[in-house]
Amino acid sequence: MPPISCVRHSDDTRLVSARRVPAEPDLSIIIPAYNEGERLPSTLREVADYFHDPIEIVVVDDGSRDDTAALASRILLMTRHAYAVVRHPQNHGKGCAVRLGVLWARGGRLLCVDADGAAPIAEWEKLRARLDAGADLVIGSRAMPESRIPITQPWYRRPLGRAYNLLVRALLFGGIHDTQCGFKALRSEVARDLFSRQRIDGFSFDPEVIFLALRVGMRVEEVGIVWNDRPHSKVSVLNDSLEMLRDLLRIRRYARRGVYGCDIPRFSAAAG
Ligand SMILES: Nc1nc2c(ncn2[C@@H]2O[C@H](COP(=O)(O)OP(=O)(O)O)[C@@H](O)[C@H]2O)c(=O)[nH]1
Ligand SMILES: [Mg+2]
Repeated sequence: MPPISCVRHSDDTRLVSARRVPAEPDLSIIIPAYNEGERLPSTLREVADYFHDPIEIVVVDDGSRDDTAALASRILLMTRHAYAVVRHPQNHGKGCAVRLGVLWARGGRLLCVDADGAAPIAEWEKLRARLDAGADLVIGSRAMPESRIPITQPWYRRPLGRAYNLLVRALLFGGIHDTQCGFKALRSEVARDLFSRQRIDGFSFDPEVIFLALRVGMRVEEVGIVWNDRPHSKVSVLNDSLEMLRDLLRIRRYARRGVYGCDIPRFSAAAG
């Protein structure tokens, strides 16, 4: 077995604040947040105001050095929703943060969104319609004919995004146009299964989860959404690109070695 670098059920996880409600909420929204003191508050307010009936909101502070967790707690306390703010003292990466949020959440459906609120929360309705129609995993996408991107990513991010998508196609699977958009919905049983298998702590956790879902025959759908790119991205083009590429190769290796604990024929040891 290769070493597993990621923190799984995170011995170092701290619960910062929470409000539990007795019933299982219909929806849990998971927000990974790393140094998001500036961008997270307006996203939290938008989410909290949008839903009339109580939902659950899980903020995972991924070792921020600013006051992300305290701000999130203060805002969520003023809402009518169930919530949890959990925190790793160390930064582990977006994949690790989303995994922790998924394993923490108690809702029947899960929606993972970025802290910057790039996708208006009303776009959830498009994803929900697909879940209701039987999809297991619904990928919000900036690359479908019906996608609308009033504010695009900076010029240098777009070719990198396309190159990454080509690598995903070459190394893992085809048919998905935008694996990286931070707006995805899953049924909770599916999410728990996928995230208890996945291993990547960084940004390549997205193709890893989609890869696993496709390989075990889940119904994966991609739906175009509205997306307004926000400034102050937390992605470092230099550092993160290399790690993302290395992690794509790692996913293949894990699949070949049976680390995921499910049969993935194309990557079995015999197939090399
Ligand atoms: N860069 C980075 N983002 C993280 C990390 N952990 C959680 N995140 C969150 O992952 C999301 C990434 O979104 P963003 O920076 O807007 O990426 P972009 O929209 O692709 O430029 C944000 O919610 C971050 O706060 C981490 O270790 N590094
Ligand atoms: Mg963003």
